Amino acid sequence: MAMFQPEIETMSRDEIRAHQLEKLKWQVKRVYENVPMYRERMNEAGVSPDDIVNLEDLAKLPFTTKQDLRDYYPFDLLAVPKKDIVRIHASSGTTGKQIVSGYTRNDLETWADGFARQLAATGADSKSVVQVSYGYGLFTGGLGAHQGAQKIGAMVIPTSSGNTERQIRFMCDLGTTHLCCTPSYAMYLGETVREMGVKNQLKLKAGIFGAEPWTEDMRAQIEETLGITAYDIYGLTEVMGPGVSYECHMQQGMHICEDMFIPEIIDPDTGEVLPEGSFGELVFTTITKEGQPLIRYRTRDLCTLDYSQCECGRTHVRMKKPAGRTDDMLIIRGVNVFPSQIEEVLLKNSIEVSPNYQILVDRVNNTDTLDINVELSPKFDGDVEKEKKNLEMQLRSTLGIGAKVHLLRPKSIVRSEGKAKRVIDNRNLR
Ligand code: DLL
Repeated sequence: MAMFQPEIETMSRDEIRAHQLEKLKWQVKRVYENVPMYRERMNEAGVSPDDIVNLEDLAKLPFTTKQDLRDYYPFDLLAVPKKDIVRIHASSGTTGKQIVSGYTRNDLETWADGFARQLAATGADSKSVVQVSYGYGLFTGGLGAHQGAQKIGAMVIPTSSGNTERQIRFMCDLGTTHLCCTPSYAMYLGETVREMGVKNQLKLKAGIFGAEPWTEDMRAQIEETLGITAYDIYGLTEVMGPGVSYECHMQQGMHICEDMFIPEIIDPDTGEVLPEGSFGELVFTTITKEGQPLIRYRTRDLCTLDYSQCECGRTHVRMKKPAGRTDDMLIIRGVNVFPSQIEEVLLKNSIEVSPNYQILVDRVNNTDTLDINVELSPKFDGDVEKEKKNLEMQLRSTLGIGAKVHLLRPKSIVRSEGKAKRVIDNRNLR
């Protein structure tokens, strides 16, 4: 299988560790010298750049959080003069104050390498036609995919998201081989391809989907409706953008670009580093980023790391699909509920219901309520009342609490062109 930077993607563990230690020392020294927040925090913790002697010393350094990015907004975490920043992106977060991420010219090159590695892993090369249907703009999806596709010399079609029928006409007319968008938009595109009856005109081979959680059942549906192999890509604005980690054709977790980032898994409650293979919060230290480096950044994404050898030949550690975020967990009547658990139940019943759903949480008479709106599949011809009872029973046994299911007509829930908004929690409004 092709790789974009085989000499980096297949480094031995010893080589990776040696590279990481060298870059970590470099990075800690420069943030200590150039970023007041890091200097103060390290002084408080009683650690100096000289205390970083081996990789395990990373655990001596204080964490960085999203709140820090808000507090030091917009430029107080830069480790370079502002004139060296050539691009700004912002996270799509809807709550709280904005956060931004500043990139130097080298940072953009490094980022393009990350996405290019993903493209090469899907078999893309200079003959490929890459349609970028992630949103362009402050969101990192559009430009991130764009730069990566340019780096491998592919033909890029920068459609951005939206205008779904035109997207599909372009795919047919221009012979798109690789599609980049969110998995929820890929589902919508697949649904529209079916309605337009043009699947046999598509030249698509692979899709690169990320920016939101998606399940294996969703993958199967996308692969079927678009006739492609669907790859999972992960990233976050603060750390870089898409391409922090990416899937190979084994589809067994996403290889983290370990030459750029050191990942750790910590206990989200105590901050303690957990032993290899544990499930916990993913933390990144950016060891090559120049503009706005992050030391031990808490992503709030929950997953495990797998250091075993991947059959694809890549040696970089794989992260399992994030199973949710510490902050998207809902506490409903005292029980922890992850939206992904609900989605899994719905997708297991994909003959009866479609994967279009919304989770509504509210508080009535001091009691939390959980309602789930889900569309019936166009093919459904059974007893609606019976199906509703059936889903409610499955949800109760998965979640440990009851939920009310509302079965709606096909196409009655609005489709997503970017990140899907699945959860509406109205409890804080009252
Ligand atoms: O979503 C960057 C991106 C763009 C990734 C395009 C992949 C493709 P943010 O908007 O800052 O950046 O959101 C980052 O999205 O912390 C995860 O919670 C979630 N996320 C990103 N990729 C995945 C994925 C972009 N493959 C936040 N699976 C992250 C599950 C993901 N969640």
